[in-house]
Amino acid sequence: MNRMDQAYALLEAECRDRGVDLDAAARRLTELEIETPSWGYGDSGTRFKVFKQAGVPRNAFEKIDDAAVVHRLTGACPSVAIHIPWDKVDDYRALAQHAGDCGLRIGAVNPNLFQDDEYMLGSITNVKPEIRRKAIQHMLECVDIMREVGSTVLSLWVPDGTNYPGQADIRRRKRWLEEALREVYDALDPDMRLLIEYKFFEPAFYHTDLADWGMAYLAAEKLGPQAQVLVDTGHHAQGTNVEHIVAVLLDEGRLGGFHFNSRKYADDDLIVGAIHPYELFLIFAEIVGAERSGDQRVAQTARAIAYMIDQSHNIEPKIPAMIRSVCNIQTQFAKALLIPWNLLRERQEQNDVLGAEAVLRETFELDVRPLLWRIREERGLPVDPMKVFAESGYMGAISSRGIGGSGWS
Ligand code: PSV
Ligand code: MN
Ligand code: MN
Repeated sequence: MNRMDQAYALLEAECRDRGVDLDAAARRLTELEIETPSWGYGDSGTRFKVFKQAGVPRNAFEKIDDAAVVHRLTGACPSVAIHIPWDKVDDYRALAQHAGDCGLRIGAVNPNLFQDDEYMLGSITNVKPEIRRKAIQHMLECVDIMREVGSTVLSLWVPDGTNYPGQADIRRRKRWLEEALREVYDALDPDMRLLIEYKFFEPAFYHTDLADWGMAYLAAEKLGPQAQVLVDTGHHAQGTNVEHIVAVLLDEGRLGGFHFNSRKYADDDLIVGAIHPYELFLIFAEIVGAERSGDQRVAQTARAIAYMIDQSHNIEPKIPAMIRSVCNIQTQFAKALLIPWNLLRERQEQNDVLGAEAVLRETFELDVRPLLWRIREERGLPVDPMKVFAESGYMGAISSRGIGGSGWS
């Protein structure tokens, strides 16, 4: 037996002891799809500096080329989110065709309500009606783009807010926000979803119009069933129990998707799983628990979650950063799939606080690498995608693109 087989046999024995079906976990893990963001392949940075890297894509087509490499090596990333106008092209059908030729599809379309000068004091909640109109028109244009590229998700982050008390009327802004979202919602086709993201601060520092999950939930609830909440893991204050938010939204049928990344302090957009892997595991624990729920609405909501990465790779090479992100997500999802639910329920029923906590923690401590190796091997994928990428020569090949590619603008 080689080392890999030995490790797998050990994991298999642990699962058997705990009454966990490892084959079922492998099947579910194989199905996991993670969308990567076009902007994660471009140059990005902080307000201090954007460091330019060699070989960064020069346009949306080249971002798709890079995303295709991530999918080829991981087998888990068949779609790419686009951001308009960062990924503006003359012919969106051609972009979708290019994605198809690369074995991908276009995923969520992200409007941009934060880069035009007119949006300094707000976009859809600006006191000036003509600016609100411009912002709404942009979102409607994004719905048209969705039709052209075959996307079913409009992923909306609204940066609007104020910096000082008294700067604006918060309630009037709430009404304008609702009006704008209503117009966009009504323009959606029946198979489209509007995912509403929230963030507690930045760029606004006093109040943000969509500051937390409750406000996003309220907006979605008023709009209708095609509107759901998008949880960006970076958009929470220190110590927020994100898995609790996930559980509540799942139970209400309103969890639409994730933007995965890691935060240490604020909206750091670091590699998912790099800072708080246990939090990520606990989020997946809620999701896997919901997928198994006897409540059909809860189970269906969990199965329809759009898993997306939203990261800015400022100092690290972008493609390997994305591959690592995908592997980190797979790792924590794999662990959540190995939770012995019957044992956990039993201990909860007995009010066995330490026993129940141990069930989750011990599952988190399992070495799931053999499971990941197995599903990769079975699909003819590299067992170690990071290593294969490093040896592929792709970074050298794309260096001919030069420096100063397309990124934050
Ligand atoms: C800004 O905070 C942000 O990171 C949001 O999370 C959006 O989803 C993303 O930019 C893309 O617009
Ligand atoms: Mn986000
Ligand atoms: Mn963010």
